[in-house]
Amino acid sequence: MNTHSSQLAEICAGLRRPEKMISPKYFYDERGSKLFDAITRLPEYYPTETELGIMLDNMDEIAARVGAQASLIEFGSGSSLKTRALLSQLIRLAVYVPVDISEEHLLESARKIRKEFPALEVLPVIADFTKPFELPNPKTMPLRNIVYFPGSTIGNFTHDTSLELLRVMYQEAGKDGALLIGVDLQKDAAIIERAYNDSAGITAEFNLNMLTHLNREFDFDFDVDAFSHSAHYDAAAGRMEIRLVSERDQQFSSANEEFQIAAGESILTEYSHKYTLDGFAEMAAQAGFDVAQVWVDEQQLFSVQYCVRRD
Ligand code: SAH
Ligand code: AVI
Repeated sequence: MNTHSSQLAEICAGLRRPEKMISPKYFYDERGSKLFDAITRLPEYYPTETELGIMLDNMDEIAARVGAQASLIEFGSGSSLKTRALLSQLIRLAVYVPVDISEEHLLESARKIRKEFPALEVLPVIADFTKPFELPNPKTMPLRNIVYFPGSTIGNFTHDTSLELLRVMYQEAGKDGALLIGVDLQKDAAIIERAYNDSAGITAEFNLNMLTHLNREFDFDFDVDAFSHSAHYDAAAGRMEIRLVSERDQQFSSANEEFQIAAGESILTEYSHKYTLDGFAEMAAQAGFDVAQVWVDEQQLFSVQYCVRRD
């Protein structure tokens, strides 16, 4: 089965569930990646600015942890915004491997990084990182692998999938490797909810763009105007829950399958989990990582964590 038909099968399986769902990876076509970049610049969306601040405030310690001649493998690199700050401080980085599903956006970001860092080998990998993928061979032999996973994208996965992903990262890091990860923290629900319900409506556009993406790439016929954005924080579960709510009874279809959705019924498009420091350390431990160092901002909104393999 090719990727396109297996992706369609995956999407239809999600739409057949008692609560309809579509994986958040389908947010990211070219427009979705641009809308995400616009989200990172919103005054309400604290994670990007806070994480970048933590990186800049602690760059000497972070660079020392990464060490010389490492290979930096970034999962879900997007525009590699925070990575630029890191790349400029690392000592003789062997290679930078940004991995992302959003093809045009990844290649454009890699082109910009090559221009800014002409001496650095940049080897982009277009892949769904939840499935097995091959890492390229760099010209310079790295002394160790650092898996970089910023942005708290780990929060977009369920507990079980996060664990699977951390285990893949454990393998990719290799024996002396490490994981440098951005992890959003639990806090006042109002701050979190505001970040996903911005006054400019960009997050709503980002959410609805998933349907436009599915219409174009997978021949769905969603009436995008008949859905609306919904984002609520479930404090007990420690997560944002983002949905598209149907404004009327309607049907939609792709290929030879038809789906019904009632007025008020929703499609779950994303979880965004927020962690406690202990909660994340426990999950990392289950995947074989020890959290060796944690950097947080003054208000403890967000954390950057350096995790080492326990072996
Ligand atoms: N790391 C950046 C971007 C985060 S947005 C930052 O911190 O700002 C999440 C990124 O992960 C997007 O670029 C998206 O295309 C990518 N992504 C999401 N799910 C993915 C998957 N399953 N495989 C590969 N890339 C994925
Ligand atoms: C990529 N990811 C960590 C973002 C988040 O905050 O969960 C995606 C996002 N969804 C809505 N706004 C931003």
